[in-house]
Amino acid sequence: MQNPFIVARQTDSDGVERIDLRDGGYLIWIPRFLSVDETGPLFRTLHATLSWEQSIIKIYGREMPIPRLNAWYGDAGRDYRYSGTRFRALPWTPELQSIRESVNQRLSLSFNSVLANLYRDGSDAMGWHSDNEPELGEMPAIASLSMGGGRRFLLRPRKESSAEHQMEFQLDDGSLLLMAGTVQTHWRHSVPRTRKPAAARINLTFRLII
Ligand SMILES: O=C(O)CCC(=O)C(=O)O
Repeated sequence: MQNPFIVARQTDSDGVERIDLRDGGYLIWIPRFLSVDETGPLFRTLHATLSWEQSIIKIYGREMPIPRLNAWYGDAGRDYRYSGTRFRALPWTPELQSIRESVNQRLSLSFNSVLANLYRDGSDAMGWHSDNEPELGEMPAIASLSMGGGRRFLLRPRKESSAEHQMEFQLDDGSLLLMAGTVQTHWRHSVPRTRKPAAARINLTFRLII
């Protein structure tokens, strides 16, 4: 049965899909934005050279390590704060800068920062959340590029948590997913843990800090 929150769904001849949502959000799904020839070397360089950190976040007043490593890069001064942690923007590395240019060009957007996430194995994960911090402004566009081991990515409306309303993407190596319009207002997303063998994965979520 079609998800009642989806109002239109179109796939072009390159396999790029646009999904329009009932409440003013939309998604652009590009399953093969980068080829395996591109992601292999990029993955190895990013894995070896980014300043991966184990961040601690505060949830209901308790401090805990988040189950993945991350690193924040961006234009000077584009710092980011979430769940009580402040990330200072590190200067773009040549690889991140080049990926940013390709993503900006492909989506006709002007991202100025990126949160890099490293999921070391299937026990690293991301809980349900929206990317709705004030520095992202209203209706932020977020572009999520995945490299390495594929993982499930779930989206569900804030007000409806039944399976019928959930959307799922398999974020495989080289895929790019844009969430835009009101997606961050009305939807949450997550990358659940898995017990299946999961190779390390790097995810880059490009953002515009205003
Ligand atoms: O790893 C992913 O695909 C999602 C990352 C994410 O949700 C985030 O960084 O806010």
